Amino acid sequence: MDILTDLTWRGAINQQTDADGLAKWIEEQKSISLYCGVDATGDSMHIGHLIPFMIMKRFQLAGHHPYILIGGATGAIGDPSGRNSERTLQTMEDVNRNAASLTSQMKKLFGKDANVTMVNNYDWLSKISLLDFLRDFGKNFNVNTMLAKDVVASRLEVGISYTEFTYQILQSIDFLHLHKHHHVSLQIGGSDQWGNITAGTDLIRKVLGSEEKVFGLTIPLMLKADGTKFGKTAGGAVWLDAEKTSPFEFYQFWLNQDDRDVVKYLKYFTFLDKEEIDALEQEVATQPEKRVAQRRLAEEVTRFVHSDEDLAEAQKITAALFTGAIQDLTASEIKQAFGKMPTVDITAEPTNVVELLVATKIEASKRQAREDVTNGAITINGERVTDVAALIDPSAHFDGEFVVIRRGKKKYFLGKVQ
Ligand code: 383
Repeated sequence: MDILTDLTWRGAINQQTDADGLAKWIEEQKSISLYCGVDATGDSMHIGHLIPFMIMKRFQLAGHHPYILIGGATGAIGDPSGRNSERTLQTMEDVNRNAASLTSQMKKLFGKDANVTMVNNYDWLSKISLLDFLRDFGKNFNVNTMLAKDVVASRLEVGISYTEFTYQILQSIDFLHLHKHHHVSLQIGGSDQWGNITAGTDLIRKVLGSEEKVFGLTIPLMLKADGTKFGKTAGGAVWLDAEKTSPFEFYQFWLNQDDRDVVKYLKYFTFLDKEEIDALEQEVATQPEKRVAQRRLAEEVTRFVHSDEDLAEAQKITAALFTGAIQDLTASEIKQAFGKMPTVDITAEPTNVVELLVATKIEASKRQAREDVTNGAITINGERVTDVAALIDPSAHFDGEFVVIRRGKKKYFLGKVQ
């Protein structure tokens, strides 16, 4: 399947500036250069970013050359797209730090294979003088056209600063720069980027001539069957950075997807081909309770974003939580599994179970604690404790760092030794 047919089958194309033209151009050229940008407004990407960058990767695997643009200059300005209020400016120090983190994250996703180039728009945008900006670029932009872009039009009521209004010109200069110096002929992005992308193709045609081969393609907004926002959990966004979202939480996120969404996600977030995805779709239809598709999705995405080792660890933790046999987990696995659960401080000394439950406020009174222990409602480090005289020794497991306390079937607490 050629790349555009594959993307169409995956449901990954929203708008195109010239669908027939791009198909013809790719066929003629065999290999094209394309780009997608991310602004240095945060220090990690989240799974919303993964969609366009996995499409870049699909182009790369099909023999094309991706340019990954880190917005070290545009990140200092702030894209008004998709926002209904003015952004607060970041310090240049923050922007630079974010740009460095994003670059290493991108290298992890793309670096193993050759045939990819990382660029930072600070390298050219910071060199344009104010007079050159106005004479060489500003003159090609019609304020009426700029005001008509959805992003700007929707902000006119609340107001938009001159700084953010100018953003589309900066992104257009990038496209022109990459086209002139690196023969980049296609820019892709989420549907929020349509205005900026078409501003770029317009600029290139004005500067270099109307016959210039440049194209834009956007990806549809990800929608969930239950109408809630994609990529958000109770704990916030699902980050690619393992420090913000552990590989275990990441794995769990994909494992818990709805049957109605899982096939769509397999198409968007994995490199499995049509045959494999069709077979998984059959599984969802015939034996949904087995969750074969969800497991495969979780495996593929965790391996791509993290590693084989992180995946194995996430699977190990998942299995241990399922059976309750958590003693075999390491201290770092315990942290991944229970880090987001309520934590309580405990002392290093062996403590009576009833006293421990009261001191940590897991139980409101000694009487309640004794009752729960006797009834078998308390599990410590995966083992049920029914003796009210039992001593809990934190040094027994998990490098003496943690004690995992469970009350009832599901309520977990992570005791951290102080
Ligand atoms: C900057 C300079 C360019 C080309 C693109 C940019 C960044 C762009 C932007 N992108 C978003 C971001 O940075 O704001 N103006 O977070 C997101 N992208 C991609 C995709 C998406 C967009 O990085 O829809 C989601 O991930 O386009 O919101 O020359």
